[in-house]
Amino acid sequence: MADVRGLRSRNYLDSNRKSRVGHEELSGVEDVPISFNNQRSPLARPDDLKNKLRPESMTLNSNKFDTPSPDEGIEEEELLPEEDKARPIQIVLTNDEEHSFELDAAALEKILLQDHLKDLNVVVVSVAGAFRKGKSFLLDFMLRYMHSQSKECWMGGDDDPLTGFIWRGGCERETTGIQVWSEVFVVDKPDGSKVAVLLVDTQGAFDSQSTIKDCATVFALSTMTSSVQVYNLSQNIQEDDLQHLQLFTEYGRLAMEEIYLKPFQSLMFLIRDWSYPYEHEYGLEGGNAFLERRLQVKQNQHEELQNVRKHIHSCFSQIGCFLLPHPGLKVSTNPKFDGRLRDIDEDFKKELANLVPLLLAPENLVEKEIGGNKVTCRDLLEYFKAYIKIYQGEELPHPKSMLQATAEANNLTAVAGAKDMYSKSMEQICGGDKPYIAPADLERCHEEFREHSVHFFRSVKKMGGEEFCQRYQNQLEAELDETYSSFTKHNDGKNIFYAARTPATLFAVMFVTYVLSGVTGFIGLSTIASLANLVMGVALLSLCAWAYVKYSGEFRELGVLIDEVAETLWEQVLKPLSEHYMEDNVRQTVVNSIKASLTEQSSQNTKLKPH
Ligand SMILES: Nc1nc2c(ncn2[C@@H]2O[C@H](COP(=O)(O)OP(=O)(O)OP(=O)(O)O)[C@@H](O)[C@H]2O)c(=O)[nH]1
Ligand SMILES: [Mg+2]
Repeated sequence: MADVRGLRSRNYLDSNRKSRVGHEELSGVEDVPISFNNQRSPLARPDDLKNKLRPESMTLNSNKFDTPSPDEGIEEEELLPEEDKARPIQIVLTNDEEHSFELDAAALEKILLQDHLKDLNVVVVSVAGAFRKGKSFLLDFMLRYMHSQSKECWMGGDDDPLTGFIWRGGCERETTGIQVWSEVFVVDKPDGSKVAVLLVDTQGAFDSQSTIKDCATVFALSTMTSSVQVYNLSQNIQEDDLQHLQLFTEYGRLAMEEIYLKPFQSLMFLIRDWSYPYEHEYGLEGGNAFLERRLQVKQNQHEELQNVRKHIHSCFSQIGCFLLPHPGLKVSTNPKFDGRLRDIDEDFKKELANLVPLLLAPENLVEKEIGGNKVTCRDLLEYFKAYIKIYQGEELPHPKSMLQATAEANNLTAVAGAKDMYSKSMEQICGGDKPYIAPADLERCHEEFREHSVHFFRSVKKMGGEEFCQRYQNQLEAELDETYSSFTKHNDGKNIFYAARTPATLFAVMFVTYVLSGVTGFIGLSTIASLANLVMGVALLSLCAWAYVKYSGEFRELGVLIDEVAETLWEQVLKPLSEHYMEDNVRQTVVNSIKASLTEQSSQNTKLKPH
């Protein structure tokens, strides 16, 4: 393993040596003012491909593009301080334990806010997809293209190791978070405008350390911020590739504040190791024909398949597909392979020579747009900051694995069914049109229906296992108890005495204060009498207001307040008094009846006694 890792293309500076010479002032930026005869054409139009790729169709500004000798480049590179050397910069950092993301805003600012860049429209080309599928490797060829001064031999020498974004063999993931190349390339487009080209490498999806949410976040962020998203796939387009694309883009769409008709720009399906050239030939034309078949929405297709396809079409303004052959066994299996062209199959190189200019030739560059407006480097920084904040927050739903999402859906449906069953049974007993039922009877019914409902929940077939289902059963039981308490309240409301509690209390208050004011007024305690009158007035007003609220249904908060005050009075004063009084009365009655019976017994005894 150690020597495999040792083969990492650490010396990513090599490829920059040539490019440096063209600079006049700022390091970290390269000016590539190439003008093409052709007009800019959309990404996915195969007709334009042949023209684009013909080297003679390019008119090079030879003054600016003299290829420097390697020695010149090396000298210049060696003079640069370490931090100024072009390299991949981690702009989105991942936290593997907390599964969270953080933006290195300072690093991104340093790249995007350079004076000569910040106001240029930006072109962002990003490569995303499953891990270990050659994304960084491909990006390094893109770097070579951007660095190259003469487009005809941009791929470099046969024995040059491939450097730039870090790539390597082996089965463990390499790239994490989101990385950008520190050099932003300034390119002259055929219409004379200058654009800034940013290359973005992303963490591979579905590695063993990332959750679906992590994968979705990286994919969504890179799709939202790029103008061309290369969806890197291996061998074929499988249905699950489309489903994941749907999930990830939906996660991206959710985070965008405004809903645009087509939220994202260009999507390029890139199928690596394409093995069926006899059905669809390598390249864009074959790829588009293949993609058209795969993304076709047919009448007799299952709704699920149709939805995935419709969703993908609705998300991107341009969609294309490129079929790339296998690069040869040395590339995929030789641990000593360092990216040199000599070890790569001819077919692969030939198609790569078509693919990279298709994405990066000046006339093909797609400027980043959001909501129809072109985005500058400065804007892009702000978008990055805003989007990452949304993914750091809690307001977005969490994308889940297929099993977990299905298990949750199963359980929630079963909970809803069981609850519905309980509610319907309770409605039969104490629904709106049913008369008041004794609380004890209601409780008995509740116990019975609750048991049936839980039994129903358990009998429904659900995914997720026992422990998972138990969580939902607990949730169901809690919800049933809550529903029961609202049924109880509703039932209590039907009790005429319960409903009359507030007016009865207010009447009692009025009666007591009336008597009090009469007595105290009679004996000359006029202050107390006035106070009692005042309370009586307030009680009377409250009673009128309460009656109005009950009749009209308006000012319900006032009604609730009066009910609460009356309830407190009832509970704290009247009820204890009445209970006390009743108790006394009952006690008295019992004592009297016992006394009476005793007297009766003794008189009978006296009568029966023989004289
Ligand atoms: N089969 C095959 N292997 C490739 C291809 N391109 C590159 N590779 C090899 O794939 C391996 C992984 O390359 P990387 O560029 O590091 O892959 P990655 O997708 O960036 O991987 P992560 O950063 O871990 O997500 C290397 O050994 C490459 O030589 C390709 O088209 N087909
Ligand atoms: Mg990588």
